[in-house]
Amino acid sequence: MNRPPSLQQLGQTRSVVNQEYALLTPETFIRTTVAEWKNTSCAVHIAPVMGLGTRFTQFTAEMGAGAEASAPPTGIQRFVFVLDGEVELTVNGETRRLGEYDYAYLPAGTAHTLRAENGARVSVFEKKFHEQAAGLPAPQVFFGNERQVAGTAFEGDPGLIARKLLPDEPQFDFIVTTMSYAPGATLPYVEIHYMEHGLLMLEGEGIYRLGERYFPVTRGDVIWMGAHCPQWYGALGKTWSKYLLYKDMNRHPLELR
Ligand code: UGY
Ligand code: MN
Repeated sequence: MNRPPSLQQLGQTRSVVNQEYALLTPETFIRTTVAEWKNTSCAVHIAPVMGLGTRFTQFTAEMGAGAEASAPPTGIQRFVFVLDGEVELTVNGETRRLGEYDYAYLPAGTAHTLRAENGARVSVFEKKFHEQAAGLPAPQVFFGNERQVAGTAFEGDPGLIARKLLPDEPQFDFIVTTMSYAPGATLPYVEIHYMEHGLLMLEGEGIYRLGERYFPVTRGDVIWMGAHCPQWYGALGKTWSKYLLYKDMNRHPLELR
């Protein structure tokens, strides 16, 4: 039987890109190769080439069996978060296995390798490190598992749990958190701030307000929010929803590059 074409086949998508924000949905992801990532398909979601003032990159690395990655080019710090599969990270002469929701922060200039014996999917954030504030030590390698990070009730709401995946220390010029919402929970107000965000929906579904519009979002969607983009989220569905969130932090607004 002839099926009617899908909306996607008819040129429709939930993806939107404009000056203030981007919503990027999985059917629009285009994979490419990146020199440091052998046997890996990289879907680069957010990068300075967008020409919108973005100062970081966010991509999903789909590592094939036996894939191996080396450190990014000079001066770039990396944060990796394992979505599925297992990765062996070798750094400072030590090898660690990173499984689902394990993550690692690798400061700029840290030689390391990431190996996926049986394949893995990894969410990666990278940012140049040229914003070391006077008198602060350089950030160090850091590991953790999202599920073991103690959460705090955001603005006192037990239905909205924030987990800081990196130490809350000013030598870091970005942070990565997860925000978990009970069904029906919302951000308590529309946020507007000078820091930009990269976001990956990890679990569940909801409505994201970006600028003046409201978008249904679900697991696998990626969002970029530029500086001062009005933002708000309300959780839908019957299960908790959770997103992984990058934010530049701790630096003077006139010093940002
Ligand atoms: O802290 C934050 O900036 C965070 N609440 N933003 C967000 O979830 N869009
Ligand atoms: Mn925010």
